[in-house]
Amino acid sequence: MQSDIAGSPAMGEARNGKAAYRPRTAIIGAGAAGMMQAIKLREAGLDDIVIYEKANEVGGTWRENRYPGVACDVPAHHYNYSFEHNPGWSHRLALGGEIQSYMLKVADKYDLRRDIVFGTKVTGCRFDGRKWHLETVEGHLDTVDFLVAATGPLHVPAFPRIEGLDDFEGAKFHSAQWMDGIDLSDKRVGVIGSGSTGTQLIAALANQGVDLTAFIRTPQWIFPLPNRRFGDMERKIVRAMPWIGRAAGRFYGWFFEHVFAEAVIKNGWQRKFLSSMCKWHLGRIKDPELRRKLTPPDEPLCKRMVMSTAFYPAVSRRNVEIVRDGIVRATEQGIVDQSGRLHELDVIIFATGFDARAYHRPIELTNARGESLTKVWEGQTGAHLSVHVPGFPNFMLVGGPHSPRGNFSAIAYSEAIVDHIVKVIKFCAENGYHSIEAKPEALDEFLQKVKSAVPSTIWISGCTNWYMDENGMPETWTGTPDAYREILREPRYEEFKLAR
Ligand code: N01
Repeated sequence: MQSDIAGSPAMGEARNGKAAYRPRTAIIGAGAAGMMQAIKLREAGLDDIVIYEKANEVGGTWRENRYPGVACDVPAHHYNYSFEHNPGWSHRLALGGEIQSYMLKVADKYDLRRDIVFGTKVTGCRFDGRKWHLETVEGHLDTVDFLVAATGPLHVPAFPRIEGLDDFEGAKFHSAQWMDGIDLSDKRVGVIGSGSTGTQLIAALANQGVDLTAFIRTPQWIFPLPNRRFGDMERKIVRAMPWIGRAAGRFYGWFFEHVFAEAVIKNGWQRKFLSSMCKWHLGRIKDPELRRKLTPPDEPLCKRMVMSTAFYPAVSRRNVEIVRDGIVRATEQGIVDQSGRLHELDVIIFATGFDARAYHRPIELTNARGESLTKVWEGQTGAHLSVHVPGFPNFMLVGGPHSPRGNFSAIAYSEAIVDHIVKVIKFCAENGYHSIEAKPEALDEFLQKVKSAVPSTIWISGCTNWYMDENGMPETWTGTPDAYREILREPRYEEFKLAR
């Protein structure tokens, strides 16, 4: 029986005599979001859960990204679970390994491993009208009521298409697939890309004295946020009085979620302030030729802002060459640029980012009509509130299309999504609804809301970045994270088709 309801029935009561039930939920991915989803579902008493994780450890991004210099570009005290503040961070911008240790501690403290199936790559999920069936290449894996993709929006590495790359005789790998144990000290290393990853990697290798060629197609604006190491005494004080760390987290939360977010979405003092800071920072490069090479062609904030005070001094070192002439092809020996020059290399590292529309992929998701989500999203991705896809009942995403992608703590805004998902599942379980599906008109309205904010954003100034599509539609939320939290806070069940 299907019903379009207006308003929500009282929680905890089964309607029309239909019994409440105990739903089974599968979460895909044991990264920061998947772990949080499991913790919150358990807390709500929805403890028939399982997390499928392709790797053999938790941590997602922080397990995979092990390149030199890897760090979070959001201040650490703002990059924790709200319920697990870490007063012990060593740097303002926590280093990758330290965040991974935090993830491991949280997994242990909440005994998450008992619900995680490691080393299991889900390849397909099929809805039969009532339940989701999960598959691996070996065959059927599980049958669940609800399916949550906590696969992360940036998990599939993007590689550049460069003619002749297969002929290159040296080592080559993506920043997110670091070749553990490789010694770069006596190698000629080329790094392609200078986004948040490339900037951290280039600065770290440069400071290690590596013979480095940085191929920079488009320089980015860099906000001068120093990654200060906290002193021993300072850390002791914050450990003894954790409220200090929490207060710092709240300050950074305000700064990033308001100053940065509002600078992107409206032309106010925030934009002027951040722009002038970036321009001042660039102006500190003494060598005019290097400054010219590193001057971005677009406005600050067009791309997701890079945070660093280490990059400019690092690339001013004699062991670093910046190449702005585009890459034409690769050969056995290295990379040839537009000027015809061959840069001889032993190693090429791709800091070329990720497929920003991979979401659930490479998992093949199929609904009861046999339609694949990958196909449905071919023209335009879309999920109501970034979470629910019309036509795909009982499936929800954390970090789906049009969730915030700016300079914010992904942990902080994911918590709002995770809480929303808990409410939805609890509502269905308590009211005997076995199927919940966003109405297409609810998604249209959501996308309209996202789109209508675009004319006042920086993106109309002629930007290109990894989260805009060819039609100028951003793949990201176009309001503040607070506004996003607000639309998620109380699910509006009239926007869904519910069935028992
Ligand atoms: O990737 P990017 P990223 N030839 O897509 C260049 C998160 N992150 O991994 O601008 C030459 O930003 C490309 O050049 P262009 C964070 O959300 C978080 O750096 O396209 N160059 C660009 O310079 C971030 O935003 C942390 O011209 C090519 C670079 O590669 C997101 O990951 C730390 C090329 C790609 O930059 C992605 O950042 C690090 C080609 N064919 C990353 N193709 C945290 O601290 C691409 N490029 C949380």
